[in-house]
Amino acid sequence: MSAAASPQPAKLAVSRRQRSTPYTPRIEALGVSDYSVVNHTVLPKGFGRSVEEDYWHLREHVQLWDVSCQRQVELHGPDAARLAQLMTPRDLRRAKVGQCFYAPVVDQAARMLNDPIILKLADDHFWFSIADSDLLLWAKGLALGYGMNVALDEPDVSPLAVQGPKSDDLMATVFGEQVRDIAFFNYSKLDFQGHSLLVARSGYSKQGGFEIYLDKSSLGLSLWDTLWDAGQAHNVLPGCPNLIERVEGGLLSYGNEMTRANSPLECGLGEYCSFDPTLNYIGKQALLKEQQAGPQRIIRGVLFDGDKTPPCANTWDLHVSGQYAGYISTAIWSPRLKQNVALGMIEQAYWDEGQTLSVQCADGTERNGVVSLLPMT
Ligand code: THG
Repeated sequence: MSAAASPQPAKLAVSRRQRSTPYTPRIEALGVSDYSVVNHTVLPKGFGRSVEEDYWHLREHVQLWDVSCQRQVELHGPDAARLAQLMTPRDLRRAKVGQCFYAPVVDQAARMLNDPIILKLADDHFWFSIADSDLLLWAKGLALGYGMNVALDEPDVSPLAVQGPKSDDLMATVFGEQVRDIAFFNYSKLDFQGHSLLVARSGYSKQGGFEIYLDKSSLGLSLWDTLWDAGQAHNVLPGCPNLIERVEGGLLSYGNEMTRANSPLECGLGEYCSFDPTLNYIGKQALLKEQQAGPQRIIRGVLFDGDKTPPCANTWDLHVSGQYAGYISTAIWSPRLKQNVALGMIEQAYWDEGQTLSVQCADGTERNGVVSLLPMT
């Protein structure tokens, strides 16, 4: 169909199922141009600027991101810690209140169900800050099956991310100088208009920053406005997870880089898997077996040549001498590396750094690529 035949790009109909967020009125006033839907919640994807402009701005200044779609699966009660540990290969036994943990969640075959950030709120209280899958249902099934005494819910929590090198300065204006002392993947409870908010040093970029876990939707607009006003001195812009930055940084997206077909070892998340004989979790036997044999494939970076790549909306196969070598799942032009960058799942025979391969693009072109370790610097 010619471009002239499609009068207007289709718009997303937002309903109770495709939930808006406490920040949506400001996001729309600031000119959001695209949405994705993650965890049944809208995720802004752009504000009319190019991904490249947003990339440079994120690396130099500070952005506010409506990441309310990072929903919390809440585990609360006497069996909360036991259930949390059953759900992940990451050893949580020495976890302290105030800490966050990036953690794979796997099924009995050690296949990925999600890759949340786990927050320990109290000895009997956890949040799983989830990627895009309905993890609450898995947790509810487990609790029922194991006869556990634990309350499971998705609370009214809507994270707002402040990302970029000027995040500390912006956040210190609003929450006080103590934000500077929050360590990476730790959180503090800080006052905002008489309400205590959980503020973590984390976020879906490698540029530094914070995530504010707003647990009172009615404060959303004043939280946004306060950060926005304070941000004027720091060149703040509304933003969203940036595809170029995340691919270069090797930050994975569940449903894109990996699915229920993959194990955490294939995802390069082995460092978050414990094989301690005294630790028990769902999928441990399968994961141990895979670890002993070694994974068959792994997520790596791929750099490839040619003009700016068209978007890779599904997967593109990789070939070496005509043989299947894996696939890439996300690709974009890096204006800094002046090459196309991609994340892909590469078969063992071809996963060494420097391996050359060809990328079978959806437009029918073949590009020359090379395997890179992550992050791509
Ligand atoms: N923040 C919160 N929840 C989330 C995400 C987030 N849920 C969904 C999704 N993002 C989960 N995925 C990731 C992937 C990578 C990281 C965080 C969440 C991340 N990784 C660090 C890195 O690769 O440098 C390492 C973390 C560590 O060493 O523990 O930050 O962004 N709330």
